[in-house]
Amino acid sequence: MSTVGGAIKQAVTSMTNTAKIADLQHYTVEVTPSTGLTTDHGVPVSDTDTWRALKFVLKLSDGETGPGPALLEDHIAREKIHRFDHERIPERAVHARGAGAHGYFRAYEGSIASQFTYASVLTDSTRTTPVFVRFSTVQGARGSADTVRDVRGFAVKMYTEEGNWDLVGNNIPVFFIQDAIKFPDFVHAVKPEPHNEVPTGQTAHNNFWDFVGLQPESAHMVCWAMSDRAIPRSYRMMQGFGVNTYTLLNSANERFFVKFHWLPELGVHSLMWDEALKISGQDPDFHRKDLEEAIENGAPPKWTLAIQTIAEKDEHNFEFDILDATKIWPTELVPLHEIGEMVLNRTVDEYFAETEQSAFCTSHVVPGIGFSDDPLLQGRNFSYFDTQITRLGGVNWEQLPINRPICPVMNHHRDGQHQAKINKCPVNYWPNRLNAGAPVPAAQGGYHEFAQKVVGMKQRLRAPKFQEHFNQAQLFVNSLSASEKAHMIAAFSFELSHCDDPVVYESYTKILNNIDFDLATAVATNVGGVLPSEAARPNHGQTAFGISQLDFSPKTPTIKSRRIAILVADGFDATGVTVMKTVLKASGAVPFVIGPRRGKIRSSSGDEGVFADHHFEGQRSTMFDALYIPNGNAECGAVLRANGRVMHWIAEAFGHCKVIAGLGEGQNTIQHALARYVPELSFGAFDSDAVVTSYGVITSGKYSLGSTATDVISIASG
Ligand code: HDD
Repeated sequence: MSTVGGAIKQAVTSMTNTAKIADLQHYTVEVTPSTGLTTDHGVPVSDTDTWRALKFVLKLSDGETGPGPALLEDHIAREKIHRFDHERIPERAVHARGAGAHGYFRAYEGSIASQFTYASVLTDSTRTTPVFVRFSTVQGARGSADTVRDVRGFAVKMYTEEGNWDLVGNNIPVFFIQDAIKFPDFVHAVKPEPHNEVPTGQTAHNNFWDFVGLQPESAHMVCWAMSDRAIPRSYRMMQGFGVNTYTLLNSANERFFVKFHWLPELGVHSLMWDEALKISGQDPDFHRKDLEEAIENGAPPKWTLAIQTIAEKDEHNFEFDILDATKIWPTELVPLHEIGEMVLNRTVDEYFAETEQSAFCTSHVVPGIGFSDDPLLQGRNFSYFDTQITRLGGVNWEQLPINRPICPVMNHHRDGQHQAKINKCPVNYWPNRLNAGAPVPAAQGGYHEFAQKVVGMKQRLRAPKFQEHFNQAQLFVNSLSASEKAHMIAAFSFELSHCDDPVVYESYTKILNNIDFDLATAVATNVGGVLPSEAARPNHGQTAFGISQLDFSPKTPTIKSRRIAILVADGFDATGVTVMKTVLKASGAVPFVIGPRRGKIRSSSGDEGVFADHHFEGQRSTMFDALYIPNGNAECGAVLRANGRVMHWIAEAFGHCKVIAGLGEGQNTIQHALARYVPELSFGAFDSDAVVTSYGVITSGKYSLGSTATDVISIASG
């Protein structure tokens, strides 16, 4: 992916010097051509290419010589190999594949947040809180593809003045299980099967569907995971959810239950399944590169932080349990309040040191934010801390540069592997005669736990409302648009077709009939499941706002950061391309010229033409959001129409509901490619305000698209 210009990058970089970036500079080594090579202990190295060997001449034949035996004494060679041997660390048990970026969070001035919490990070609009965010897939290994069908992780670390706050969420608001004790079973079932380590980056296998079929509490989440949400167009176009129920504490010592939401400025958009499959092979790093490209091209992604809150006294006023992570709080019942904004505006300098070594813990909260008795959250609070010890090699992982807070850290925890701090103090315990490292009273900012009244029996028991699993799964299906439902049927059918054990796919089609009769019938028909004769339970007919991703179009339609392919051949119209590129760049889009070869392509007027960024075989339509074919002379049109890859490009873009625009010969080429699909293709006017697509006219930032589109793009031209 490309960078528009060094100038933009510099400007962006100068805006990104948060307190955390300044802190990271202490650990950043600028490697320049004049930096000489040294060993780990700092001794200059004169030869890094040849292992020291016994120097003697071997007479092979006719005076040929060869090297002597290598010597173990070569400490420089040994050090180099030894360091290499230990480069890998265990990947994350889940969410192994990810991409990270730096940025900041700012609370909105005068937001409602201070009614619910005294957490300054959420209420003080004069603060800029540095953040590091890591997005991820869940199932696949570290080297798996980005665009697989999967839940996406959305982990946010806020380096606040009161310590780090980690909001470790997903792009889906609910979870597969209610109780953390089921997490190992769930992960074993979803991960590659134990006997053959298959499949990678997929849930399309017997064990996953076997487990969720026997664990009906997962039904709601499975619906989300089989929806378009699980194939996002970009990390930048996903919602984020804290998922679990946390609590907020205000300065009057009143406690509120809270759910956190991140709302993307660009709206929520997905790939189509066919695109996702193809991109997995064509560019497995698609999302990682997309994040980097947007930030470096001056289109930093933004999210609004919104909260839903419920007062303590209202905890039991809902038909679902508000501590059950398999349930949403419909916004019709609990409104969303927007309280701040997060911007990601800086890529990492080194992937391993920052993204890979970043470690998030749900138990990292700051004063004013706390936990609830959500049984999933309670287990998570143990697990994240624990897992880092294996992954990052000891208890001092919070001292790693990416993890350390920007505020002072002082306590009497000592030693352990990789201790990097030197505590200059003769006492390491409390109380001590020096009053060193004294606890901070709550009134002076010490973390304050809410005094929660609890009466009950200690038991292994699921609360009564935790027993109901299908109401919200039904709510989810009812709330989707027709095209989203069609995609969901296709997703279930794809996945269950990959299960070859009839017990598995028959059981799951029975589960589906508890959710929706039509869904169950369609999927059972496709996969040879159990065809229902009637719905297993009546449909309550309810819908909710915010489930269909079509509810999250961008507030201001924008083409910013969208990738536009311009297909040309020798003899193209240079003015048409220059104007379109200028218009697109001015709107923040990223145009790419694609031609028969990378390099100079001659224009019809014989001027110096244009430089093609890629050749037709080098990229595919799937990697772009829209397509433009400019005018050109007859030779140009003939070359494009005779090229099978170009014809496929247009037809494929059309099939994926992409915006397609053309002028003159370009329209002829589009018509030629689409003749068998749309015999009567008509083009509207094309002027400075409007770009004509195969589906309609896009004017001044408005768009219209085909009925199956899930991914929309607006072209604001002129
Ligand atoms: Fe988890 C990683 C999100 C339930 C145990 N989880 C991890 C990451 C995300 C989530 C985004 C990646 C963090 C990163 O980028 O480093 N997990 C969730 C959500 C859950 C959830 C939204 C449900 C609300 N997780 C969950 C449970 C457990 C875990 C119930 C265990 C009881 N999760 C882990 C873990 C990981 C992890 C094994 C692997 C790497 C890590 O923690 O740091 O401990």
